[in-house]
Amino acid sequence: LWAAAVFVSVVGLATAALGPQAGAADRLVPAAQAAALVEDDGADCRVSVPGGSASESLLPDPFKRLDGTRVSAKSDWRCRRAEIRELAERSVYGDKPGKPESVTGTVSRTSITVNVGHQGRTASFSAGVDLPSGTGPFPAVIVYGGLGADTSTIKSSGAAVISYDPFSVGREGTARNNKQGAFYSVYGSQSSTGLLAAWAWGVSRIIDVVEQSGGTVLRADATGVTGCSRYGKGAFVAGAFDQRIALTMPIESGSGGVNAFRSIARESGSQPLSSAYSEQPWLGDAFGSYTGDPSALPVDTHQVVGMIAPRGLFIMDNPHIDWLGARSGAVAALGGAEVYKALGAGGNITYWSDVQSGDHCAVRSEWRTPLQQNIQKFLLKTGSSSGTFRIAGKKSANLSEWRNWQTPALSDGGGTDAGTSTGTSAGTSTGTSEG
Ligand code: MCU
Repeated sequence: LWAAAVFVSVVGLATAALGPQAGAADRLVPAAQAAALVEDDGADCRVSVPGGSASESLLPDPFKRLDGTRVSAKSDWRCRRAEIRELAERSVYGDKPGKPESVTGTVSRTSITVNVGHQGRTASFSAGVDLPSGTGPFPAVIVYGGLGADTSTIKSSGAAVISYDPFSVGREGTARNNKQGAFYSVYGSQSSTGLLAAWAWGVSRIIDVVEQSGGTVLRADATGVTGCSRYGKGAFVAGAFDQRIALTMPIESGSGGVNAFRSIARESGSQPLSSAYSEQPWLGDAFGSYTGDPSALPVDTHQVVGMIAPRGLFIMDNPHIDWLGARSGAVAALGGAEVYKALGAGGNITYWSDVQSGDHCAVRSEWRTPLQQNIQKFLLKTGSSSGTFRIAGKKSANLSEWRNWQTPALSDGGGTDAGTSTGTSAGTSTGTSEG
């Protein structure tokens, strides 16, 4: 099995962005820190994906590396995350490329323009800007699609709203072999990357432009992302794949969003995997092989939650519409929260489905205070509220039914991270394969 391992060498984007003086220690993300300085701080990790993976009906152990060993230190999470990222790209979302050769654009008080160029192909898109009162530079929340997000609370909390039309980057309603939008103009209409990863790439390019703008209107180190329903799926994936995003807030994201795939398959009434795969090309083309049997997936969305850890995450779910599969959302949040806890950041995740109204994507009074608190803590960096789990009784979930692993007590010191040369012993574990 291990002879068939494929070595993936990822472009050293993080290192390049930090400059030559940056060493591994600079790329570690302390639990208390809201966001990283780079899109992907594990870009230099060596990820070796085995040729086959075992079938698992429960949530895979997020702490178990591809070589069979378990992470033992908080600093190990950086390269374990890189493994999860690679598996999620390959089996769920498709590839999300890093920063293109050229990204230029402008930030004004009313709009952002983005121009990209890569290997002779170019594309442009723009987004709206709506500033709160007061003097900037302001933190900002990128709002996908303008559905369900409480933009008035976002602004009154002191953050700007960036209105992002994801369809300009990846259109809906196209066949999988003829995808359209700025992403596909650059990477090809036959790209196997699904819309969610394409939209996430667009968010990353907006952040690139904000970074390059000099920070007079918007702060690049205080970006949030949100959206409801299909846009909630998008917000979740954007937050997972760009560590510059300090606060991720998916709303009622359903199948293809936060909901654990293995749990969806067992939650009656929730949108089936085959439907989420075929309704729109949201997920990558490769996901088509797993819709009948998610136990073959090498990852599940609790690990995508773990990709966001320890950054701010506020998951909102609606328990009143079975199609939205809120029980599977809770399963993923509870499983992913174990990664937050292991990193010493259990207070950075909130899951909230205990709400009254049944309307899909309604602006809800229950979420107003936690929304303010999350913006204060992760974007304004003034608050210190602790995250909470408020799971609706009718869509309760029991993590112990979904795992056969326990959460390790991770040390603060040097770990057994294959991507760095800390040299700590890996103990007696020999990394035997389960394949
Ligand atoms: C929950 O998000 C989706 C859902 O997956 C679809 O089946 C349905 O058609 O649309 C929802 C949505 O985006 O509503 C706005």
